[in-house]
Amino acid sequence: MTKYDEESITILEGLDAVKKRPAMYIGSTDKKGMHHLAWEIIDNSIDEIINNYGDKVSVRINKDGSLTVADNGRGVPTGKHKSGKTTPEVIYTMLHAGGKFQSEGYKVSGGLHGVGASVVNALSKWMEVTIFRDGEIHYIKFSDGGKVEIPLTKQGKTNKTGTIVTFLPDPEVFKNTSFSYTTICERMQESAFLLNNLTVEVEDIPDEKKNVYHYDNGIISFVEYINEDKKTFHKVVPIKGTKSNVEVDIALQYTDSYTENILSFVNNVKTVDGGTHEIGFKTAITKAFNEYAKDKGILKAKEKTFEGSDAREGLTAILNLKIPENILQFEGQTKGRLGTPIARSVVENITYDSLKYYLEENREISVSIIEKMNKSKIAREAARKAREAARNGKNKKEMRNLSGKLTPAQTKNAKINELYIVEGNSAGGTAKKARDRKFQAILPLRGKIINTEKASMTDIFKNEEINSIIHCIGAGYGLEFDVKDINYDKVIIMTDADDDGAHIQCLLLTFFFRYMKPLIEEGHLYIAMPPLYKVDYGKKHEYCYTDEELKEIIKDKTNYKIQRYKGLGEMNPEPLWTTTMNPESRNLIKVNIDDGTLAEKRVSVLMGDVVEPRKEWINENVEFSLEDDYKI
Ligand code: 28F
Repeated sequence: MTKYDEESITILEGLDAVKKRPAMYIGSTDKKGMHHLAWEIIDNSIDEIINNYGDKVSVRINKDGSLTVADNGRGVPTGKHKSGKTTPEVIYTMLHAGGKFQSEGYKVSGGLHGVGASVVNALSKWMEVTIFRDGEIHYIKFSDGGKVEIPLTKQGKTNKTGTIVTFLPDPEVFKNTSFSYTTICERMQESAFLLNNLTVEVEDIPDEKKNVYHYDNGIISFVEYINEDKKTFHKVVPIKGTKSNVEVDIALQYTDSYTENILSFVNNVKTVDGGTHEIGFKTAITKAFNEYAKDKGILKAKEKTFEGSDAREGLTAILNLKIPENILQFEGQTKGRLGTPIARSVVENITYDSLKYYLEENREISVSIIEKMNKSKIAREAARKAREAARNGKNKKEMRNLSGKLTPAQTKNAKINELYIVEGNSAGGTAKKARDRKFQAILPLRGKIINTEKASMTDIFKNEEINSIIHCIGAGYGLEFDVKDINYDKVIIMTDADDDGAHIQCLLLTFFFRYMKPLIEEGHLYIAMPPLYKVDYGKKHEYCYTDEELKEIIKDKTNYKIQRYKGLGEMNPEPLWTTTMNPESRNLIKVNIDDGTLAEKRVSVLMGDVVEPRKEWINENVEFSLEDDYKI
């Protein structure tokens, strides 16, 4: 293990570069970018825990909007640096000045991708650091992006060790500087799942909220958490092993849902784009189930074997690997994919051996999992046949009445065309009159579409509405969905602003999330925002999209008339065009998937058929505020 000391810091450059181009260091200065400041400081705490110093991290959102992070690690070294400055001053005011970048053994979590706490300081109005070390309490304060306001001073005695950092993001750099309690909780909970010796505390002082996370069972609890609102067939299966210095820790469980949910981590950093470890895992799963199914005669000799997608239907799995620094390779634009070649065979062998043994030892569970796999194989083959038929134009009649309801755009330009999916025939009629027929197509939906989360694959694709949506978008669905084939640049959900409309919106979002996820990921899915009110005063009128706007508009008026739009059907074509369809004047909410784990859970909680968690989740999480991006 490297002896950390003051010598191991290399001085590169001051913080001016960061202030000039913040996005270069944290990706953006929107809400997401601002949270990177939190992740940076939190990762430094987590690093201490990973290196087995300390076991507690706490995060607190303060009344003044600043964030406090604390750990009970060793405490940042406080000695003199060769530059003559104190070590904390160097660490917090010089870029990449962290010895953490050269650590031996397992790479620290944030260290690999982190940009160091100095960047956080550069982008903060002020930052305070309190260090408990060598029996003393040390304190240093910076302001205006890293200038020392109070140099390192001793403030008293202590028998504790650890580091506390409080900082306030600079409002000049970040237009929205409020930390999201939910976002911080999700990330800290994930860290607690990955490090079963860690206790994490998150507190929101102004909103008086507090959560504590600690999971002795680590990723087994993680899988249970993700699946808590789904029906499962068996207890979580733990798979562990080490080969060629690669430590593998996997937990998996099959559920009655139709999607797969595999999350993978390497040295506690999430590999969002998968990589060699996931490839090895998937290969082993398919191989183990096919061999077992053949051995037991569930798959007849002449029958085709399960494809990967069949074997992973309904599967939730967490892969947590520890790979030594010297063979660790990340790939891809955002370094989100593991490249280390040996990881593939190591994960494949350990998974295959453990799963084979498990299947042999748990016959009835194995058979029930495989029977469900078989059903999904049959449904997939049917869907493929249907697509082929659609492609080579068979059963024209069937196709015609599928798009029968569609009022197409005049031009066929997938780069600009828009498909409005409208709730109800009356609104559909108004939208047909209101639209710009050159590039806007209208697909009215008759009443409620089915709840695709609860329904099985087969009855989903029997449903008329779902079929016509699939047919109009023209890019297939599920694992066959190919976003390059979509017929529209924008698919816009336009429903009434009432509960029914909200429910249909939810059903459509669930369907698109489950069966056309790339449509969302590539930014093609939107929600139209019809006005809630029309305010007439004198000869003039204005439209309001939220209650706040209404209050704003009428607060300085004496005589005015307010019309509450109950539904799109009540609007005339002209105002519907101006307020909701004209690209020059409308408001559109782009749907995006904020966090894989959460979105997966959120959809299953809201639309799954286990009632309890849904009520609790809605009470806990749903603020009906208008966000500029609609997150699911
Ligand atoms: C609230 C945020 O930042 N905790 C940290 C440590 C501990 C050490 C360290 C950090 C050595 C010289 C590079 C202590 N003793 N929480 C935190 N805890 N950094 S950050 O060292 C930094 C390296 O500069 C530490 C012995 N070795 C390392």
